[in-house]
Amino acid sequence: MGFLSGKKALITGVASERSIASGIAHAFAREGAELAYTYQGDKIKSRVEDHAHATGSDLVLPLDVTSDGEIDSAFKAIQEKWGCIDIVVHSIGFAPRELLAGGFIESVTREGYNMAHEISAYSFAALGKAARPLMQGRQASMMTMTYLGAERAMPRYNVMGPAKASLEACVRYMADELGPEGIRVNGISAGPIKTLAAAGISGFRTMLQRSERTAPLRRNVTVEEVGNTAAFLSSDLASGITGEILYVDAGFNIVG
Ligand code: 0WD
Repeated sequence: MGFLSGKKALITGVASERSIASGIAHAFAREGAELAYTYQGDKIKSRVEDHAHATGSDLVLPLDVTSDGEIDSAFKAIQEKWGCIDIVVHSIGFAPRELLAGGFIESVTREGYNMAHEISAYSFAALGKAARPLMQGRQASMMTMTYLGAERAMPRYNVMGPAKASLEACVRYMADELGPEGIRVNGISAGPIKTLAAAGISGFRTMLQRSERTAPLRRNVTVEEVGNTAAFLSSDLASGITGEILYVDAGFNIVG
């Protein structure tokens, strides 16, 4: 029996097998969680369905977090099917590609800034609002994915830096508000991993090389390692941890 047996988990942000959310889903399935997935846009629907079937799930829901209607419908479907939820994984981030090249000030626009913050940070609070009623009376947990660029000016991470800083502040405010209801809220700050989202950041290869060269473990991390940490953090093994940002970055943040 795995340490997530009996837990019902919603996983957002599977865009491909390389997605961090895919690594999380595999670890959750291995540890016995029952899974539901969301996908953004019909283009990736069948890919997410295949992934769901491979992990024993048949609950796959459309969810573009810019739509209040889709957030409502997704959680309504979960309520109908499960009646409750124990874990929500938010693994969603976006900024227009042209804002992830050149300098921050040079590339930023009002529209791009707002979009990055809405999709990458506000959406976590929105999922918290929708999940809260379904998490009552359970040892529930919410989790999001962040990056060191929230705290430090990293080359070309640009507008995603302020968006991740906002996301990390959401973790703390949500943890404080939902803690009395037994709901824990945490973030994982992952080192660079080559995924679809990462491919949008110009100079990403340099980030990978820099972390491989200087991180204490002298390598980059994998989605499996992030998945294992996410499984621990959302399980009852981590019952005393909330409002935290946990680094899974081969130690880069202490030296880089
Ligand atoms: O190095 C990395 N890859 C790191 C990623 C290091 C540290 C943190 N992260 C974060 C990202 O910022 C993001 O928050 O991890 C999270 C997941 O990112 P990922 O696994 O690297 O990227 P990807 O596989 O592309 O998944 C992100 C997904 C989107 O994928 P695409 O490539 O189709 O944009 O976020 C989803 C979408 O599936 N997404 C949305 N979902 C719902 N509504 C939306 C939206 N509006 N926009 C993007």
